[in-house]
Amino acid sequence: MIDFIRQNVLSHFGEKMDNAKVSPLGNGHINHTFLVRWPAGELVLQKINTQVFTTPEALVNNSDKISRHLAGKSQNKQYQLQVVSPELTQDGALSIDLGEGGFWRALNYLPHSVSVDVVSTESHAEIAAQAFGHFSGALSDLDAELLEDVIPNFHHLPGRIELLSKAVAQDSKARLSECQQWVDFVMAQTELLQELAEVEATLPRRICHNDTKINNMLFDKRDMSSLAIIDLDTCMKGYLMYDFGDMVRTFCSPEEEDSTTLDNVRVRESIFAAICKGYLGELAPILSDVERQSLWLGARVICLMIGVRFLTDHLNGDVYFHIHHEGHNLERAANQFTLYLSLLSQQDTLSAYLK
Ligand code: GN1
Ligand code: MG
Repeated sequence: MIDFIRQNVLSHFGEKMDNAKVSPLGNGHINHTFLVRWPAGELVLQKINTQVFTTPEALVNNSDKISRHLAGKSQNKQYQLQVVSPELTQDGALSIDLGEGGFWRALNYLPHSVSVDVVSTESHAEIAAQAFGHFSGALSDLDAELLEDVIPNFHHLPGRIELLSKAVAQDSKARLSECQQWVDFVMAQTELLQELAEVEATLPRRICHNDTKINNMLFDKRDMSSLAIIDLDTCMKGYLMYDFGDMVRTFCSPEEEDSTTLDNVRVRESIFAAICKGYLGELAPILSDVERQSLWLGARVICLMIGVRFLTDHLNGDVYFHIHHEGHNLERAANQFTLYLSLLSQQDTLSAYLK
């Protein structure tokens, strides 16, 4: 793909790109991301996965609106983090549509940044949770109706379970027998669905990040303070409980989301407590009572839901999430279900931090 980029994409950013170096960046599961460096500068280039983001223009327009809002706040010091903004093409466009050659867009690169995939200290968890809270707080006065739903029903557990049922019925890759136990496990979680239906009906929809993984918060590598919130692809209306939930999911385990060392996959209480401290410290003034009470539910739903999504993709033959080897999505699913079980087993202790 790097040759393709050199030949067809870089020229849209001007002649300065003639001697640019292009290298893969990050480890997202959906888009392809590259760092482009030339003697006088650098930028982040992305090929948007248009099977997942079927209206990529909506994605770039949403992130442009968010960047502008945050940049405005940052000028009068109401937003303290750095802002990821679009790098326009020579013609002033937000994106380049090359048809079969893909849909591309560029963003500014943030120097001194570093991401982590596993949280090692309570302090990092608190800093990152505070940053995500600060981000949501800064967007709380942007009209949510201005953003398009880039993926409708993105965080919708009943819909995700329905897709799992379809995949089970088709069993197109004859993989069901090896994961039947996990399918049965998911189908038994009816109480959670009941609780979700009751709570959801009472919650306000706000602009959410919707992918608050630990590696979507960049640290400043000079002092490990928070630098920026990145990956605005799925920013749209939603429930804040899921932003909280994705932090719990990705900060609390001492193992990565695809680790097969399941004995060690668990929710670390001290990290959970640090998330609550950092997130509520920023957002408490904005959260309504029902939203605050929903956070524990959001954590459980998000862990189960991503497990369901990985399992579904395994059954469908790995058509959604990029994989690195056969069985990768099933490994991810088993890991996330294990984490979900760890959450349930600590219900009383953990939920007390949210009171
Ligand atoms: C995907 O590609 P990435 O890493 O930003 C997925 C998220 C999942 C995540 C699991 C659009 O995010 O919903 O939580 O993988 N994004 C989309 O790691 O489906
Ligand atoms: Mg993402």
